[in-house]
Amino acid sequence: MSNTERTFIAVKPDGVQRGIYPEVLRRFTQRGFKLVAIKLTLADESLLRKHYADLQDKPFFPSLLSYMKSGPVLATVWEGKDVVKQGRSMLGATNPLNSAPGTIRGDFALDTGRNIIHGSDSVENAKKEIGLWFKPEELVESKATLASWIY
Ligand code: RTP
Repeated sequence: MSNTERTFIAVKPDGVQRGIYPEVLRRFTQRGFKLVAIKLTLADESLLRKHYADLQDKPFFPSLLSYMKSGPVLATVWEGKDVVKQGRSMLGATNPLNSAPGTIRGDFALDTGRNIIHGSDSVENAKKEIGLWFKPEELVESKATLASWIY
């Protein structure tokens, strides 16, 4: 059983300013995922342009950039079984109108343009995003040997 899949989860500036980040950390930890990197950071434009490269032609791109630059982002990396897909389902739909209650957006957000959290949508994109936001030495490797059923 391989539990070494990783995802990139970022609490966006509104999620930090509104104090929702402890709830995000609590939910991922108690679901059984392992925190392997965390930092509070101001994202600069060049990082955000790389992170959201696939959205650069969208009409909302300029407002997305200014939203993401409006305050600190809590950047995190989580490891565990199926963490990319589980993370996306814990976040809820992009538009909070469609986010189920019980999801992070479904419980704490109302606007697509202020949807408090980002999560990688594939293992491949997770690798890319982790590499953009973190240096390799910022990722903490746990050497602890745990039973395979302890997530
Ligand atoms: P994220 O990357 O933040 O996890 O969001 P996502 O995959 O669920 O959604 P995506 O389509 O990649 O959009 C990225 C972020 O852009 C903002 N957005 N605004 N119509 C709009 O105004 C609009 N559409 C998207 C959201 O903050 C979304 O999370």
